[in-house]
Amino acid sequence: MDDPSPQALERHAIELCEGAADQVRGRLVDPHSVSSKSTVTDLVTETDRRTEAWLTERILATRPADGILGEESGARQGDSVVRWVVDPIDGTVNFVLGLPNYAVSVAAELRGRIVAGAVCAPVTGETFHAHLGGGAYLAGARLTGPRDVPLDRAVIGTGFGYDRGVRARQAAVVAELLGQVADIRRLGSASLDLCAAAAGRLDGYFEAALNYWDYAAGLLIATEAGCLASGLRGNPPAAAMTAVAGRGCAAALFALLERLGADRVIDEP
Ligand code: LIP
Repeated sequence: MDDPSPQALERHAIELCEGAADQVRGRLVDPHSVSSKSTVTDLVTETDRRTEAWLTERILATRPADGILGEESGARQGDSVVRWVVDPIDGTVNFVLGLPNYAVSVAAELRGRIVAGAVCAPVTGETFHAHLGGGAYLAGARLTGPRDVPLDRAVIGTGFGYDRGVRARQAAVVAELLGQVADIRRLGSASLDLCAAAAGRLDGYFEAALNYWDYAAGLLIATEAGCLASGLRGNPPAAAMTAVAGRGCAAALFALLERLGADRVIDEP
């Protein structure tokens, strides 16, 4: 299992993701096992920690020289050209509340570039996956991205940070955006929002202040499905701003987000 080809890494990402989703599926949240991280609303559960430990153990059992970056345990230096970027439960607040929109996200970097990824939703059993240049798939069907609609008919996904001040500024952006689009969806999991765009269930998605593990796999899946992607103002998509959309509304959406300062909500006004 030391083949670092994007195809082999995609197969491994699928296996890891689906195995981790089995660890999460059906687990009831013990309220006493829920704690917070960056703010009181940034939750983490014992299942998050156990699932990431399971992922780490499986990766090291099959590819012991690889590096790992995980939401809960941080970075583990490797000696190979591959690093795994994992989020054991993306959408933890949904998981705690018993809402179905959460997923395991596993991405593989090859020499620092994401070349393979999988996102598996334990509740629906759906596994979205892609490798660089290979297209994006769900249940064997190739994903072809969003509808070809103009911005005023587009349904756009977004999300909000855990910091109260950032959230207030993000709300101001959404308040302006809502009058320019058909509707907004806030589903609570960046990885599944990106996969929704890939599957044509959203016409676009944007979010500021994400973590790398939130979007690493989903962004590859969205772009391999044909979504246009941007970090706004000529920047590549990144933690500061991740935006994807279909061709029919991408240019108008990205320009509007720039005008509204959607990528500048992190900085105090
Ligand atoms: C979540 C993201 C979501 C964002 C939430 C949170 P987590 O990740 O997937 O898009 O809006 O604030 O960051 O914390 O559940 O792994």
